[in-house]
Amino acid sequence: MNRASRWWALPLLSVGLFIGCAEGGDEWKVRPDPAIVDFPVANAEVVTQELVDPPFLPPHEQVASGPPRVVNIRFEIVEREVEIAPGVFVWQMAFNNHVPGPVPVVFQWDWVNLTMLNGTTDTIRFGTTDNQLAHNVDFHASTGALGGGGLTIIAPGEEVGLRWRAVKAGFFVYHCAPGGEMVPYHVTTGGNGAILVLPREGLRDGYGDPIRYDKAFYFGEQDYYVPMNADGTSRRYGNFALQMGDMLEVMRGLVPTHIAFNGTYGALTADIRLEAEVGETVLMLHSQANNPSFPHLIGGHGDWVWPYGKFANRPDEGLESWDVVAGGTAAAVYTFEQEGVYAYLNHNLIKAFLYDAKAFIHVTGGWDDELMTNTFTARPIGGDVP
Ligand SMILES: [Cu+2]
Repeated sequence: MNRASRWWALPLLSVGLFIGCAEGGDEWKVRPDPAIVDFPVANAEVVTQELVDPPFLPPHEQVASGPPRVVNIRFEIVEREVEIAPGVFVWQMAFNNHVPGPVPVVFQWDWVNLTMLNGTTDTIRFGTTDNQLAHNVDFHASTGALGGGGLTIIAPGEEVGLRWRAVKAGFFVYHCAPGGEMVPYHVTTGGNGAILVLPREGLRDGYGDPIRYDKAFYFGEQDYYVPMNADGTSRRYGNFALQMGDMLEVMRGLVPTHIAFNGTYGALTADIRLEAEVGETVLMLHSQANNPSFPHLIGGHGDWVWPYGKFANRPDEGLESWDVVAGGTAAAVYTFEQEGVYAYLNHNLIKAFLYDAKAFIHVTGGWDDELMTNTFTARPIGGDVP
């Protein structure tokens, strides 16, 4: 039996202990298990996670089935021009050719082992041109060296490796942060995403009972500061670097010209159809790397909402709207009870409807009259009330 496999039974035992004492008051909290915290990286199993484009997450377990692991992930940074709204073109900084960047999923106390490229190994697949500027990554979930930003700065054509331990459980922003005015420039052109760090024992509700979700959707909210022409189209530039001066001038006004979920207008209302069934529990993950947001699910609720998207905190129950702080996240679960189209949006409704900070979730599976029904349908005023 090798050293790693001898540790295998410990977390399973620990999960039993956690659930047994997880009731009421401060006992909701889970004490860190020294056998997990002190587990040496040299003994950790190494696995590779293939990242996928948001709003989806890679396949993952919701409860850790073994000791902490080293999870290999790969970021390829692409500078690319994208039409984010009709006639509006932005040179984006895109982790893995997508805005927002992909969502790695690990457990608390795992190690994230990143290989990051300034550029791609497969330019044909990505259809990109050569990158112009240096990039790096700051993981809010990590500890030290500017969140890794100090150890990952790379010029176009370079790659770098960074391993860090996921010491906090929650949904955490990551973003490019190459220094000075480059920081907001890279973040507001799309250079951000978020990582999901699950508690090893899985998510728990306010009673301490396990929560298991059927689906998870990631709503990455992006504010843009686009130099516009008088006719409603944007100015165009030859590359990411040439766009910067004019864009910084728009940014100084602090008023976004465009706000989108998943990078482009219509991404989650028309281009991608999000679906769920009545009875399914959906984990709704939201990040905004540069501004606050106020998630709301029209027609539903946050059954359980973790303050600041951090799972070491007892979740709040039955919320109508909740908070995303700038450079932060939200995490909420909802179990759908009625069919219909639900809008998940920023309840700054100007940002939702005059801009595009919204998504639709199409829910099928039946209607419960006990929860809601027309007592009479629209008619001229003056009829009898049944
Ligand atoms: Cu960058």
